[in-house]
Amino acid sequence: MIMDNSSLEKKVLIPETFSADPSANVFNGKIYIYPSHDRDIVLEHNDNGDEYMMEDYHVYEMDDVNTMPRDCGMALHIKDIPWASIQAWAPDCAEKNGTYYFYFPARDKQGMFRLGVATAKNPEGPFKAEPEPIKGSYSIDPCIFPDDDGQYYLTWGGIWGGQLDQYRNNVWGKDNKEPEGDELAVCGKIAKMTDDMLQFAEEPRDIVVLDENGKPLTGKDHDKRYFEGPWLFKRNGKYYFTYSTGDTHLLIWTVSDNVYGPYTYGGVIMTPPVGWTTHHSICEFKGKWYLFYHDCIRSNGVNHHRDVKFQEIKFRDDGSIITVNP
Ligand code: FUB
Repeated sequence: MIMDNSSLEKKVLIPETFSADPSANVFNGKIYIYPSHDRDIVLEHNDNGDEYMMEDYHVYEMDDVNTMPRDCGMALHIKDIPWASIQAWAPDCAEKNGTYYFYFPARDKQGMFRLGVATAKNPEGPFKAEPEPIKGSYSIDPCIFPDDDGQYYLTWGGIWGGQLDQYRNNVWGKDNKEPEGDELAVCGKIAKMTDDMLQFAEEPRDIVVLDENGKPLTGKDHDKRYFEGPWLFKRNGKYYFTYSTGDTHLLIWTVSDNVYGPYTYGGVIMTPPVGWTTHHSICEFKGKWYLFYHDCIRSNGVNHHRDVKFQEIKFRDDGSIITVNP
């Protein structure tokens, strides 16, 4: 279906189902969207995210920003992930040497979130999952970032239901919880990947975000601190680490000269959409930059019935991002 370019922006891209957490990547001159697949079931909303009971993934191919995406079919089902039990949450995908690596989180048989990898020879799958999760992985929302030197980095993490706040220095502790007040905020995580893309090549590190005064963000910075949904990209030699602030429903950008950071808070990419969660990706396509995100307008605010949308975003000459409204 060919439509006027502007008419697809902010429109439901996948009307045949509910979908969320879109990771948009450009492969072979097309945009591939890797979303979570929200199920049309009735569940109560809670702070643990128990209503997000997703169990499979579909991949969507977009020839252009004025062409509705094509459903490429089932890419992976949780029953085919040997180590996983429930909740196949936000995924991402990268290509290396002709193989596509699909990263996803799910709860293991003990109920802890882990990160898994599945591979295919084409961007739409179907993907075959590795028998075990990535060693030493935990929490949710993997984003795989290919740097221009050929190195790949995984960033991830989500607090509350995503369990990241239960860890300190990569170790789980039953008494760990989200820092409050002037305690240092929990950070998103990053690790370089091994050459085969299947394991961490190093101990996961914190992605520290500094405020405008050069001070690390703290627990009280609810409108700036990391919550979930990381997306890392590079533009004009600068790394942008972007994410959701969760309970304040913002998408935030931060910037650094170094992939590991520290990153400095930049501002808001997008003001709160309808619905509790905010989760996005950013990709460059044919010289323009696009923000993929989701909202719950069609379901009248049912938090786990979300719709993937996109709109163009623009940068100022100094590299800052102009805030958009959903
Ligand atoms: O879709 C389930 C979870 O909701 C994601 O993993 C989070 O980022 C939030 O969007």
